[in-house]
Amino acid sequence: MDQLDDILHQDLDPTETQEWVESLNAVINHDGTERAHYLLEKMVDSTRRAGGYLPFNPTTEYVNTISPANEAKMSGDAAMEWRIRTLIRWNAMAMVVRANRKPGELGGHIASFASSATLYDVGFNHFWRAPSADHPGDLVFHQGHSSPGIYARSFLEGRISEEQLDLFRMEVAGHGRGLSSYPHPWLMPDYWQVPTVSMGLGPIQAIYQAQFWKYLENRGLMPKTDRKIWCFMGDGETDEPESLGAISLAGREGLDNLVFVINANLQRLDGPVRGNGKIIQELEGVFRGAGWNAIKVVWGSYWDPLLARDTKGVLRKLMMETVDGEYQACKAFGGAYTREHFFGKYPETREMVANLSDDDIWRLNRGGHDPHKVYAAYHQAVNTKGMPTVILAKTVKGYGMGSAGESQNPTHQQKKLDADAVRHFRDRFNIPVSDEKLAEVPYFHPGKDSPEVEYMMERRRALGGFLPQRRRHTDIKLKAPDLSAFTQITNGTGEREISTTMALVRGMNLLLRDKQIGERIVPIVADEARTFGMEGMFRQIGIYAPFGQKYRPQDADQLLYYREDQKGQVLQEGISEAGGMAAWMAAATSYSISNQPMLPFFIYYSMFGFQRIGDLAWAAGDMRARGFLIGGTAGRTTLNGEGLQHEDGHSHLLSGAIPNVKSYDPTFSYEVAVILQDGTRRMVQEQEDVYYYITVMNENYSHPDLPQGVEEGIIKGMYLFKDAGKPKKGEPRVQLLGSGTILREVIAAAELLEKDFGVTADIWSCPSFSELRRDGFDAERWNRLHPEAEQRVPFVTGLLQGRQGPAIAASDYVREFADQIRAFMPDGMRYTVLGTDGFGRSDTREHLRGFFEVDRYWIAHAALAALAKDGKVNAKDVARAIKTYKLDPEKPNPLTV
Ligand SMILES: Cc1ncc(C[n+]2csc(CCOP(=O)(O)OP(=O)(O)O)c2C)c(N)n1
Ligand SMILES: [Mg+2]
Repeated sequence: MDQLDDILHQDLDPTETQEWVESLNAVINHDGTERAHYLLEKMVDSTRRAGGYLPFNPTTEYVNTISPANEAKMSGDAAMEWRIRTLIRWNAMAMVVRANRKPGELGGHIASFASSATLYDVGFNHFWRAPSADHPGDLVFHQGHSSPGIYARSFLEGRISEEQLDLFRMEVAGHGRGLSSYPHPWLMPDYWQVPTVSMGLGPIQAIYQAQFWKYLENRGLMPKTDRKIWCFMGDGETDEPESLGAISLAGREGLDNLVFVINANLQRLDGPVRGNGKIIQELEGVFRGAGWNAIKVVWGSYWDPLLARDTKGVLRKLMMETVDGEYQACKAFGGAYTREHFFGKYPETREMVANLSDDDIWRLNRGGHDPHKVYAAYHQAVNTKGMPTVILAKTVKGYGMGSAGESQNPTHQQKKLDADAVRHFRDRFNIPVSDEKLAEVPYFHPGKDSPEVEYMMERRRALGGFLPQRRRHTDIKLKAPDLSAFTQITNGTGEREISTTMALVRGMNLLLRDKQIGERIVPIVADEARTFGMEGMFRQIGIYAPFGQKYRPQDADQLLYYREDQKGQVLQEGISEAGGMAAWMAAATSYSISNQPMLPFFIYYSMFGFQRIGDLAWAAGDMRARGFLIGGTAGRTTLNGEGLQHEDGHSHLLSGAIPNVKSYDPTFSYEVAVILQDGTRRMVQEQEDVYYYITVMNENYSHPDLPQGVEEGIIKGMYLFKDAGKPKKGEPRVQLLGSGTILREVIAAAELLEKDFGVTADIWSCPSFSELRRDGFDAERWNRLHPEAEQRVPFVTGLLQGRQGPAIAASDYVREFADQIRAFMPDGMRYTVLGTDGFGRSDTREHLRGFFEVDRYWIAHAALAALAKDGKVNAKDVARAIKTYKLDPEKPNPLTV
């Protein structure tokens, strides 16, 4: 028996099978497919109950999910849309090729957009609404490296000039008119809304955007509408954990405002995505399993007659058996190859195409290139209720590039087409560019009044305006509360001991009570609300639950019970820092995307922040997010018991690298208050595109009152906490600096120094070494460029100038943190920095601070050592400190153990 017989004879009783199929068809015709589905489920259920082992099969045949008879018909002029698409294709190609003929290796991609042009066009022409008076607008996440195609469309619409197309990837020389390589709101703030090119970040952001839109609706902050989020991604991109990692959330919460479009061109950068399998089938299973509506758009209309004739299912079987690597080869090698290697496998399929020429076989299109199939899929997607939709569209990478790249493994990076390839492209898409001009690869614009442009404009008018477009400011004006609203935390705590985490949560509670801003606060946790003492919010403002609380919580009789509510304000994202961050980004950009200013607080273990989800944090900077990230239980020695994986000593280095993040490591409750108030004012009231990172600790101690006049210093990063006054003659003096809880060790060190060595100290609290550094470099740069002007004095230099003695800084972070200000020490002031370099470990705070050499004894010792170097005390004094404070000189460097 050959292989075909094998398949066809698996059926033990074909007549019986036929009867069942006919009955089912009768049900479909009479009562519809849903009824048929119900009956099938019942039968499967009965068989299982009878003991049958029926493995779950989440995939369907390798054909389109929507049968031709069920396809919604596309309105509009398909021929015209094809013309427009060819012009977009041409201009997208031209901008990349022209860019790469210039010196400078500017790069760019042709093949990806070539594969997805139809997927975008159908959306732009028929589905995606811009924000307007009538509609809040859809949101599209574009595949990052398809940007040339989006620019090419805007060029035809007259939004981008020819000069700008020639400034693709020339954002410096372009002086604000250059076009970003990829979608970057930071660089094109009126155009791109969401950064996507770091693979995986688009999909996870899209899911949490969709959740956040429902949140805004359920909380009554926005009306319920049919607005949608469309997220495009590559099939290769789905390998990123972020791409698929949150899809079950979308299924669980029934996010029917979300549509994923996966451009399955079967290739990624190096080669096939699943050469030995089928990516579309794999993804269908994964998404269906997660509760998504999966729509496969595998085959274009030219296949319909063949499939209609496939009564025995041989073609379908062949389609299923063929792996992606082989499909890719068929498109790369053409019609004759496909006849031989694909259809030739079985006599029935060979016969099917006997009457087709090789060219006809070549023209058998993939679904993602057929606007009618794509339209039908989009139509179903936007009309699907109660679940998100994924569209799995099969396409050809480098479509139209011919032998220069179509379906070829290296095509991803093909950016320099030679003359033949350009000619082929022109001919294939019938672009009216003459032979003489071809060498320049000129842009082609049919004219403002051409039927093509008029058609495009009419379509966009009907859909509310141009896309992409980004809103810079929200129309909703809000006023931040004054500092006087925070007296509860600017006042000292007296004998009571609290942590900065508690101060922060109190600050949030005060903001929650604010008439204007209160409802716009979005507390976000990744299953750590209790860790940070926020469980009071559960009852007070509720945990967001899209379908409400369907059970009586176990702790219902408690004061602070676990209250879930459809109108809940806390976003509880479960154990997913990436999810919490993506939710925060959605809330933090809501001012732009939904014209709704929100002030999110994402509170997490600081160790699981910037280092774990740093790429999202970077994207948040790009997209001009506004909100507070709170690194809880921060500090290498302050989070005492948890050990190496938990104790953070470097998140500030990471946050400090993001240009528009303001990072703070406060010690006292009033510092937290001042930072909170100022951040709220800047982000919500002034609408500045910055976001805040504040580390808070879990160590309890008493907090003093807000001293007079220190607000500016707190915000700029440093103020005098204790002035030792003018030193007496011969009195050794040091400048002690510190941040976070280690400032308290610094304060204690000052006492030791005075008591044991007669050394006095000015004490500086430094809530932001990172801000001090930025200010310092800014002044230094300005001075270099303005040599004849009065020279600026960096803030930190100004504070320390005229003070005596060496400066010693200590923090709960690695040395680089406090070392950031070394360049701005006044001339002649020695600077010693202590920090917590090395792996954390579990022990008491006291032991850890001894181990990392940041406790009061080590600080006092470092101060004496610095004074000795300055000739202000003797080496003997230093040795005495070592002895008195029982420091072990042979102790290994904590970095190494
Ligand atoms: C996180 C990350 N890793 C790697 C890359 C580099 N990169 C850009 S495109 C690409 C291949 C994309 O393949 P696919 O997702 O299938 O998209 P296609 O171009 O085929 O549509 C890679 C590896 C990136 N942009 N982001
Ligand atoms: Mg791909």
